[in-house]
Amino acid sequence: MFHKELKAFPKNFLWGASTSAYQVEGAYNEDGKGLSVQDTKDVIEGTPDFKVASDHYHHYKEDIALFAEMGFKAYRFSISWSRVIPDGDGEVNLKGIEFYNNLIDELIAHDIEPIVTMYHFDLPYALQLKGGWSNRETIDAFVRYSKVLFENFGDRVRYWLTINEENMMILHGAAIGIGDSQNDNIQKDLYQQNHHMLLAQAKAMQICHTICMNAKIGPAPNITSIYPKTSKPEDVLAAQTFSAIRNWLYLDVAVYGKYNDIAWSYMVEKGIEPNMEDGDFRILREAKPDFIAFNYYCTGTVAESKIGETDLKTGGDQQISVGEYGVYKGTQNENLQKTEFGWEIDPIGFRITLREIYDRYHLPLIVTENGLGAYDKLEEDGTINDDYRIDYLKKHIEQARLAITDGVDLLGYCPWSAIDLISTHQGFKKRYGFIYVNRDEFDLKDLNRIRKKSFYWYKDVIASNGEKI
Ligand code: BGP
Repeated sequence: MFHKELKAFPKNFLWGASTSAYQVEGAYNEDGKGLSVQDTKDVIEGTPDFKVASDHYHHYKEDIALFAEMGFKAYRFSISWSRVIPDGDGEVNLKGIEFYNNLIDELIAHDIEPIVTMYHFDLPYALQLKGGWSNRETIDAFVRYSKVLFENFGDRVRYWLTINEENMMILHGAAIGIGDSQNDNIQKDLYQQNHHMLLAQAKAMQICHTICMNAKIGPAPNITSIYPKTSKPEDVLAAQTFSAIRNWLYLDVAVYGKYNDIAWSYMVEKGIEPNMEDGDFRILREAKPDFIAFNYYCTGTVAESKIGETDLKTGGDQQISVGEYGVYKGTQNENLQKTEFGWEIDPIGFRITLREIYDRYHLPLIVTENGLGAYDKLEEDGTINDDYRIDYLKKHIEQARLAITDGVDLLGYCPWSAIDLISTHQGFKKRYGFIYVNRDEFDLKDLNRIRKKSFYWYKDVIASNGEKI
């Protein structure tokens, strides 16, 4: 659909960028922080551990000054659960509270709105030892943790995100480095974990509305439209099924408090539906998000998978779907180019996804991740000329504006990532930031912060409220 005239980005649009605690902070065992599952996992060969990351813990003032120089209106970051409660459900670590108080105050002093993710892939290791999300008691631990956050930071934080990419933790836990299930029936256990997370999220949303009267809260899954490989009805059906399993299962529960019917029948068919307790549906139904935050990198394309087929590859990650026998088969989209790390690039798919989510739920949306992972090069003259990143972001911002013109209520855009940090499974070399951090995979160098070309470009985008891209 073409528009003769485009709507402007809203006046108070939340331009910013994102990070997550374990990928940026470092200081993995400082000032009383407990270990998380990210600190204890076996890292993939050739990639670094998360002990130092971008050392944001010690550089946060300098980093926020740079965010302010870019003109950020918002900064989306996550709180490390095990920094605040080292063993997940015991003593509160005052030093951890102090760090996030300082961080939030520093943002506010620079007129930057904090958007806080409560949990981003880094479950406290002590909870993992007790069964992690397979253990229903982890719901209570999360509820208690959420109260600690609301009570300590709720006077200043107005935007809360519950759980980052719960759907990717269930579908691609191995790539993200989430503890493997010891259970014989892994898929059944995963959907049980999922149910517990959905309950934990629902309870946290309710508590947030009781404790922080002026705050808004929402889920933060990775959502993307799913294309059928061809117009063959079988492929369209497979795309619908995959979208239900990947996307709508998570948002239908968060928004409507009910399981998506197609996703539910998929689970029943496989005998992997979660066990429920009395009252679970009431908890899910009573919680209401104020907005939907979502991460978008590229669309997915699938074909039908016939029962008995054996050509599905194993692996996959957040944006590369492999498939499931008899359900769907991930395929490449020949119309799209790819990043150096193999993720397809689909700016129009961004508009399609924005429209699709808004059409289903009619809640305001915030984009909490979008971006290009690339091998950036620090030139001899000290510059980083990341024109490819500018090109990627520019095309996505154009599509966001078109989606707004289509009628989508979009509150903000926070691409990944504010500053270079460690990728979930592909090391430091896969950079996303506007700010270069001078370190390699294993040589920490001086960790200096250097403005990339995209830094100056994004500054102009924000200053012109998206007019000058
Ligand atoms: C999302 C995660 C982020 C981030 C991003 C890029 O799925 O929420 O934590 O890392 O993807 O992915 P990667 O680091 O694998 O390149």
